[in-house]
Amino acid sequence: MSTVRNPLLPGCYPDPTICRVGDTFYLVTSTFEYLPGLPVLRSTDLVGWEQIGHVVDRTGQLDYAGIASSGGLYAPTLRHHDGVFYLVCTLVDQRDPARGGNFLMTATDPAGPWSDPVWLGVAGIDPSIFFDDDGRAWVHGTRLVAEPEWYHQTEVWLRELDLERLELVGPEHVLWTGAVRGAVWAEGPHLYKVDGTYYLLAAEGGTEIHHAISVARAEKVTGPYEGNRGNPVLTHRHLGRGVDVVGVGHADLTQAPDGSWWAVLLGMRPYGGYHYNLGRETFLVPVSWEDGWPVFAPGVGRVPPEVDVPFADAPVLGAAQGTASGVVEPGDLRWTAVRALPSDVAAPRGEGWELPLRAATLADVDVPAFVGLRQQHRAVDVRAVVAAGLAPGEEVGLAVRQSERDHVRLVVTTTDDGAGLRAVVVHVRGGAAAELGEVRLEGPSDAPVTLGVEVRDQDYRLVVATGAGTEPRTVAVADGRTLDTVAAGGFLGLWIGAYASSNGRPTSTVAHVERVEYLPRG
Ligand code: 6LW
Repeated sequence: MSTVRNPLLPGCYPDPTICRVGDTFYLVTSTFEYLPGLPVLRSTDLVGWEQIGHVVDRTGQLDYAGIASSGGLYAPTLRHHDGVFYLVCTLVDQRDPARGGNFLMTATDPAGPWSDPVWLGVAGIDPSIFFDDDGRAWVHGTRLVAEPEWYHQTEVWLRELDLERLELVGPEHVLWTGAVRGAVWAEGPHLYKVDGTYYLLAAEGGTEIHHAISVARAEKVTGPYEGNRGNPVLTHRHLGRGVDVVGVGHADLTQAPDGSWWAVLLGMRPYGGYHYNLGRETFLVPVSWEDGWPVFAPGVGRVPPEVDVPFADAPVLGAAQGTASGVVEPGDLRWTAVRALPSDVAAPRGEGWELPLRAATLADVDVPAFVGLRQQHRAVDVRAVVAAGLAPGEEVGLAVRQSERDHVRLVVTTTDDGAGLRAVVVHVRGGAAAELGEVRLEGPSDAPVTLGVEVRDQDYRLVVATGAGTEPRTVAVADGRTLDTVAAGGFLGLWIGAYASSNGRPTSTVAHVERVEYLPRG
């Protein structure tokens, strides 16, 4: 037996979907405007997880141009049928809803390559796919009700998928509007068949404090669906804001080879007040069946901090799976960029990156020169050694990113007289920039500078050091409570990464990010 310490995947890994093929589980989560998109993780025991690739990893596979932060790739669903992996998902452009939409991709190897998208031509979000044992396939998803009885009332629709043509066919069925009248966003639907009965799992209440998991069942896939009278079957909404995990919802089920059932779902861990800077994370919960209904976390009724996995034989507690530690080399699958692939904005160089400056800034809905990692720990030091022959107005450094409108950057830039360098911290909050601190740097203007973000809960201390063995100096301490989605809106946790910009000017400057270290503390 082994024990998983929740969360299974710390940091921004929301809307998890899971499927099993033989002895192997595969898991995919949402990535919004970050690329590569939709990480694929693999496990043989639900305890140890290894990332094997991404679903969206080619330039041109999807068009992210103009997609603002917290748009992009929403909740995916991963399934396997007859030797083929199927992934359905939505590309959301909040500023132009006519663009993007629901699509399907296929692969024979979940590590990739995945196909180009097949657009399904249906509105809404959170598509899912169900393969019945009679060989038929059904796509379902969530959309707003045309004539709602309450605010943000949604419905789960269902249509058959022609597996030869990969087209939706036949009549549409509306299956459910959720368990609770008045609850917003019955979403993230997934259909299963267990012992001859169809089960529809859905989240509802919105992906914040009121999130919940509900279930309905039917004798036919098209319904009618009868809600469980005990709905919601899992929520933390009644526990208030002062608990370890809030916002539990958006679950997907899997059955292990030994017959046991499990759910992966999202939740948030607030700290330093009601703020969850790590975003919506993936948790594991055991499931049993009673009277023909699933019971989540039987005997406990909430997401347990630790989960025993009887069939696993990993010798140690499976803590903090999939986290980076130490120097994160360019080949690491955890590197992501914004609206473009890391290889579109940077080139590997030794342990680090060559990062050509771009005119775009982090505040633009554009492709900035930014390569970053999820913040996966409450306490972490992220350090980078950077060097560049900067022209006036140009900058290179580290950024803590929530969105275009909310981020903090610690950058090296030239002094006003152009003769020297200074390190400056700029906080962009709700779209308005303010300088939090400045330190003048000695030495030649192209000498390597060590920059650091030292995160201790909600304190983001931004430090700089020049020359070997010199003590880092604090440039400013930013308040993390301004950066999470409670403060800034959206769906994301924080990213920390290397950033360079010419701030709108034409440039040929190339910054060297000699290495980036991600060092969890305590
Ligand atoms: C996703 C929806 C949700 O599409 O948040 O928690 C949205 N659930 O199901 C973005 O992740």
